[in-house]
Amino acid sequence: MRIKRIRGKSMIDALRKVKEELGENAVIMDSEKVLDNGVEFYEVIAAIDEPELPKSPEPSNPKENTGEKGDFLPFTAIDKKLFLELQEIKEMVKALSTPQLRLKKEIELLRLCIPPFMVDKILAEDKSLVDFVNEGCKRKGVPLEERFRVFIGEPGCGKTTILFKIAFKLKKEGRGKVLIVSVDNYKIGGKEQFQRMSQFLEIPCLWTDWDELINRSPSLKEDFDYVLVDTPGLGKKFMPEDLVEITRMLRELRFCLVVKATEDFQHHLELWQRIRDLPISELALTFVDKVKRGAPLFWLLDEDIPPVSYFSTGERVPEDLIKVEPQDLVNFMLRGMNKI
Ligand SMILES: Nc1nc2c(ncn2[C@@H]2O[C@H](COP(=O)(O)OP(=O)(O)OP(=O)(O)O)[C@@H](O)[C@H]2O)c(=O)[nH]1
Ligand SMILES: [Mg+2]
Repeated sequence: MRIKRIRGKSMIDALRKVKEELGENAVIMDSEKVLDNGVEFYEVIAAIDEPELPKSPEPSNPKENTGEKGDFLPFTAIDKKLFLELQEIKEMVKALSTPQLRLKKEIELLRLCIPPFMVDKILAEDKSLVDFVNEGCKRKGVPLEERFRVFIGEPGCGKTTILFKIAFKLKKEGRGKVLIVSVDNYKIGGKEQFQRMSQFLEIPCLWTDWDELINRSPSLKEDFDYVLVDTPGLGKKFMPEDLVEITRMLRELRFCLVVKATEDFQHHLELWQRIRDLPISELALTFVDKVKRGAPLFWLLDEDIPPVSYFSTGERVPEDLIKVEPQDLVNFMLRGMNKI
């Protein structure tokens, strides 16, 4: 075991030097910031397990060693004591370096801005980041194209825009008759905008309220293959609690939670806690065009969160839409991480 104290201008610089001097297998035993003559350094104590020396003869049997040329000299009592102490130190260093290695990996993952609760999962699974993402996306899979879908989400997250894009895609692919419905009666000028867009895309639309939608839902389901419902943004006027009531009346509907990819994950998780008992079968991710790094979006891989169905990649309707396959999600998660 060789132990060295190595300094660098930054932690990364120090770790690079450790790699150069002691090689890939070096383990970090300790690290700290030090001040030397007014200059700040990062100091790392690293160790490397060097190849074992040829085995010495049994210390308890000194008589067998004749002292002739080529023979080993007998182990003295001090040698034996030193040998045992070294063994002990080696074990201690090993035990100490395991948490150090874990800490180093944890810091690296946190620096990538992966949410801390997902960092814990990556460390617990003890996998490379790429394997973790690949397996997570594969496990999540892709959701079904639900027939009666209600788009919910926070104000301005892109619900109306993505709903039109998906409706147009279904129509263009000849998946059957598509109807777009809006129950967003709060928005000034919303009705005109909704109707104009429906005319432009040549998709029938219905401007209504929840009561009428609930009453007409049996006939709508008979007349149309896909019904996509737009809602006001979740907030003070339209609360998650209202959705519980609607679900009770319309048991077959499924929710598509529209999520703005540029928002902080804490924000999404807080909302998720309030709506997690609703039948939310999918997540549609918007503003994907604005995302530079996928790491903060790792929360999407949590097993609690529904799979992602669509990416909205810009403002253009109907063009900026991607139907998500597991590989699209992998590429998105690893976006901006090509250096790892
Ligand atoms: N860059 C970008 N802009 C988007 C995207 N999706 C929507 N937008 C823009 O974001 C703004 C809000 O989009 P809307 O679809 O009206 O959002 P909303 O959730 O329906 O809003 P409310 O009904 O007010 O709650 C519009 O200007 C859209 O053009 C996207 O994926 N990328
Ligand atoms: Mg809207």
